[in-house]
Amino acid sequence: MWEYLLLSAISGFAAFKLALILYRRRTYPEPHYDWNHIKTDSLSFPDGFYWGSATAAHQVEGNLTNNWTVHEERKNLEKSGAACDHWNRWKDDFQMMSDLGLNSYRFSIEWSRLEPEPGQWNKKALDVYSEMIDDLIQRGIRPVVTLHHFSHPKWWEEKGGFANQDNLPEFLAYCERVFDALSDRVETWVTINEPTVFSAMGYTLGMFPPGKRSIRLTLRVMRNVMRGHAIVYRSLKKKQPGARIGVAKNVTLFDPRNRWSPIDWPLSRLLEWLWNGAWRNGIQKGRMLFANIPEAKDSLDFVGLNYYTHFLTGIFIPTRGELQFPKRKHEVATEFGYPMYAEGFRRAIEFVAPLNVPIEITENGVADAKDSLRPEHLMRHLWIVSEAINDGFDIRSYHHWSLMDNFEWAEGYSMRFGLHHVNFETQERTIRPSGELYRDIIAAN
Ligand code: GCO
Repeated sequence: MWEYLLLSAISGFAAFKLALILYRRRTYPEPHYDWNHIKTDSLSFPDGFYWGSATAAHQVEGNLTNNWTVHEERKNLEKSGAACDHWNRWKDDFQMMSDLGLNSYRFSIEWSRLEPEPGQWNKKALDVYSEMIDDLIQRGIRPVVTLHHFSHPKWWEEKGGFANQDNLPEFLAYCERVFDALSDRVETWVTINEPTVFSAMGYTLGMFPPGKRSIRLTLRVMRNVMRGHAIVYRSLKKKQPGARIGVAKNVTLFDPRNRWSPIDWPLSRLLEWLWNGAWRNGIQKGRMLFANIPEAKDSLDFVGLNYYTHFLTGIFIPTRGELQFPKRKHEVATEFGYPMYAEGFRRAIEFVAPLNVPIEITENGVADAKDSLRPEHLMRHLWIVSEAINDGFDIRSYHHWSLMDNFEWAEGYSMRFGLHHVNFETQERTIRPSGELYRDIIAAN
């Protein structure tokens, strides 16, 4: 008798799930616009909107020693080396931002500079960041400070980094120290950049440090990164209730490569849930990937959104080496390989909106050495933001990735994301036409 009950319960549940999938498939389609008929230059932005650019310490500062430099050696990747020598040239780089008319700048603090050995703090380095902040404020540029953007000290990596929950107090101590020094002038903070990218690239695909390939470890790291964010959030808010603290979440959309395939569809849903849904669940419910993380519930004052593309999911997803990016026939492939899909930006905004906090666009941009696609890319994405604001979404800022070409992680210097071209031999910066376009848009809005 009970076998029948069990069997009908299971098939009932399966039928329910299937109906849900079919329903969602109707209500969550993959829109594509006819861009020839959209006037992307009719933009409108509210007063007080923040126009910005974004960088990260390891990608621009130069001459670091951290988990990334170890990985560059070990995997024989292109070395970050002097990067943009931004540590010495930051004043000139800030002037470039003033010339663009920016009023917001997202950048990250390099933990390995501040605490090169456990418990040994480099006060001078912290002073430099402090000077940077004074300089930004003088220019009328709001500093948005990221505490962890993929890089951390070697010694912390050797202890397991985010893979070991026992290491989180050290991360917290570092964050508190930075906060104590800068929060009298910095209001807006990003705890961790792209938690899922960090976890998947480092622990599933092995392309980021520590170069591991284990699903179990990945899930553990995802949970610990959420815990790390949450304890930092709680502690900093206690110190200063008025601080605005968030995460920069990369929302990549996973669409079925073949919409009618019984495999591609559920697979894309599964990946989307792992990549995006599980994280949002953690913030909304304090529960993530079968673990209770109650301190994570409602631990955001704003959500940072990094948007680049959608990933067309099929059964053959390479999990080793270079990622291959399929695209729809009419889509343009960017230099990175993935398609330009500005329509997805709207979907990403809709995805984070239920968190019910203001949205800051913390990254959006494209690798394009010749600057042949970037102007169009910029116009389409800004149009999406402008439309979304007009439709009532509470979007406060747009930070273009990036101010200048820089070290693009596993891709090294081959991918150029800059509004400014950088000659890495002479360190000369030159504005690209898209930089001028961005400057003009900012002036007009
Ligand atoms: C990331 C980072 C940036 C990248 C940018 C371009 O997404 O990996 O936040 O550091 O450089 O997104 O790929």
